[in-house]
Amino acid sequence: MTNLGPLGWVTDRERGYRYQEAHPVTARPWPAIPQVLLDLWAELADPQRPPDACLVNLYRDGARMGLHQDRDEVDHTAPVLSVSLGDTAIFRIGPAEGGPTSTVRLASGDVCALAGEARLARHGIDRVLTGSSRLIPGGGRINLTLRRSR
Ligand SMILES: O=C(O)CCC(=O)C(=O)O
Ligand SMILES: [Mn+2]
Repeated sequence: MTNLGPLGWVTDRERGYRYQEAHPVTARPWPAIPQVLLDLWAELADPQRPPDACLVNLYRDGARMGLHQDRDEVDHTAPVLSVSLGDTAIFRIGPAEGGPTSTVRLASGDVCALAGEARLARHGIDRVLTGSSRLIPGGGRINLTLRRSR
């Protein structure tokens, strides 16, 4: 939906998915990543190498995310850290090389780290449990995904 930090994850029909410094419509830089998220990254991911991108996604109206790997970042040793807010999600995760997957609930305030041997795990959002939280005005779930893209 939108991004925070030096680089934003965007897509369009012409050029596909990529990280870029400016908002594709306004051409303005993305807002800074809030300090509380930088602190969380330093504590749980890597204090030496800060994130340069934070994707902000809003899940509403039955939105889901198909099984995928996060592999568009240059250095796959840097973790991917995500914060769930609002409605609980059914998160599916399985090994990078394929095979059985399992699910775990991500509730509001939960933090998920894809790190180490799980860095390239396949993962996605099966569904969001509508009405399970009252945090987000209008309902739904917000996911903040911090990455080191370059
Ligand atoms: O919403 C989530 O918890 C997962 C988000 C995700 O996998 C992604 O943005 O690549
Ligand atoms: Mn992902």
